[in-house]
Amino acid sequence: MAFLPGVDSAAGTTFEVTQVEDAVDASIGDGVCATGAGTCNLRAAVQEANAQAGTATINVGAGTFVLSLLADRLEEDAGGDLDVRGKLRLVGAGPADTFIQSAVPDRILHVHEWAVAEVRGLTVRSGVSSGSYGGAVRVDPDATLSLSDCGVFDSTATHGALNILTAGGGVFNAGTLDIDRCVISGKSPEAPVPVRADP
Ligand SMILES: [Ca+2]
Ligand SMILES: [Ca+2]
Repeated sequence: MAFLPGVDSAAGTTFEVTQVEDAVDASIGDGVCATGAGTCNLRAAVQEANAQAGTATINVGAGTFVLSLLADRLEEDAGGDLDVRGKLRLVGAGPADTFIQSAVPDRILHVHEWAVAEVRGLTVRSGVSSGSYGGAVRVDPDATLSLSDCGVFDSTATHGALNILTAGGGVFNAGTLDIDRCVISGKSPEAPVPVRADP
């Protein structure tokens, strides 16, 4: 039986997101999800989770969480997509209740090399990726993502000479990806191929 890395089942740090607004953590690495206003917002929770040694759980309730901060570089954690760099479990209230969407030109979720993420119970939508595969979700080489009870909608991607038809409008996977009980579609009709996977 092949070994697949996963998030730890033992209880780790848990962050409860209480705000739908997009805001950064005021002190990354102190173990506390807190913006300058003292609230725990989704981006702040992801930033703090990335600084944890073990698996961090982020619980987001029902609501529409709009990624609205634009960093100077889109790969930065402080803006654009949510960059997962550690071991993360992200849990929503259900795909019809919890929505994460973007108001800036970037995707929603990027699981970076060696990161392990479990995402369930939410819908991501309105992602845009220019020059990189994966309009809403991207899984890098040597990264692992488990998606369950989810929706992926209304997102597009372009990459170089390849047009949006094949760039993975919804999800791009170059690592390990498990999908269970999810509905995934690209933005129609612009991105009719919602999932791209490269070996
Ligand atoms: Ca903090
Ligand atoms: Ca980002």
